Amino acid sequence: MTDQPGHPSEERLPAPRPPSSPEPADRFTAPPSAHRNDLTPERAAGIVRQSASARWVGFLAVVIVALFVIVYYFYELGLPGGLTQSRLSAETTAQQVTAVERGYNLYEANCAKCHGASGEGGIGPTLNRQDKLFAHLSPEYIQTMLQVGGRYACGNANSVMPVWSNTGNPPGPLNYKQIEDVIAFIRAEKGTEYQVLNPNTLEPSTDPNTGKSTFEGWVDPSYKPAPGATPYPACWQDEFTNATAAPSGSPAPSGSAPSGSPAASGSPGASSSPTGTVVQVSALNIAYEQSQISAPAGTAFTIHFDNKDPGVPHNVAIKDASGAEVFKGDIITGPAQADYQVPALQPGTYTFTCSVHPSMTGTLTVGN
Ligand code: HEC
Ligand SMILES: [Cu+2]
Repeated sequence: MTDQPGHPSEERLPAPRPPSSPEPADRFTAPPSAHRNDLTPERAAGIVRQSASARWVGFLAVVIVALFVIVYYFYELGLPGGLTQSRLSAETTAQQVTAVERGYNLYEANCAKCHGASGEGGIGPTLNRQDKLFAHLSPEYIQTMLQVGGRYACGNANSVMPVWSNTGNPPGPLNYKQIEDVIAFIRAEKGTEYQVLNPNTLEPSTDPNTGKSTFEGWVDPSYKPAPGATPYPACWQDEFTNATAAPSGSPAPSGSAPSGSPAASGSPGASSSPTGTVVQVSALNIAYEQSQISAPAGTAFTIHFDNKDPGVPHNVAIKDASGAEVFKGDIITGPAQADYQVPALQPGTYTFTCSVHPSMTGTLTVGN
């Protein structure tokens, strides 16, 4: 290539460059000093020590991670042989305990006035008996009971037991969580001690009614019904109306039965009309209107019983001083009346009570 001076439309070409020399072959290699391999023994020993330490660090790191996994495994799932609970079941237990303790307060505040402070019964039926708790009072049953109200038990539309659930009709005072807690309390197991909590602060406290700071559940986990025993009836009233459920050995004839009961007092045909002295007993608002009645000794007499409580079953049963039942009248659901033929009694002081509502009592004095 040569210049062409003087040419108007001269085309400029790149200036010639000196021919480039070939690249040095060792351009990308390390300087010779780097290739020296003359480690001093100290330096070599240092490198060995360093890598030994590095292996230790690595080993210990693996050990720590492995230990953590093992410890965490047992922390989460519990030590073998039941030494400790798994975290999940410990948490479940803790939550169950809180539910039972809150349920206790809810029960005492809302249910105790009718079912008794420890479920022994009163206006409402007994709740704490093992034969009932075994199958009859299942969580589902109690839940429905609180949702629907007392009529769920026996179909009694006038039942005094209200609806408790706030999703019921009409809505009651308890929300779903409180209902769960009450059920947890009723189903809590015997033998476990629970702490009484102050209903407002949830601090441990003592129950002003019982004076105790702990309580136990009702359900005996080892209870088994007697073999061949009939299961608890679906409607609790059947327990009282069923003749076979009456305690055997008591001479109690069925009181008002017009069918002529084989009463020990004789005169079986006279049951349609009152015999002898007629004693008036009436019941209103789950209580007898008489606290004292008296009857002659040594002769059969009649109790004219007037149940004024609409939809509530009552009767009159007579117990002697030892608590043995000497007479049990048929249960009638009010408003209704019945004439009970009571056999001759020895002079003395007796208690008359309602088989359905043990809290209903009065004194019967038999004398001349
Ligand atoms: C005003 C009194 C009263 C109160 C308060 C009351 N109940 Fe009742 N309860 C009754 C009566 C009465 C029955 C029987 C129902 C019927 O047949 O009429 C009953 C029945 C029951 C039953 C069924 C019992 C059985 O043997 O089948 C359960 C369970 C029950 N109540 C739980 C509770 C709970 C839990 C509370 C508290 C939230 C409560 N009750 C509050 C009066 C009451
Ligand atoms: Cu009664």
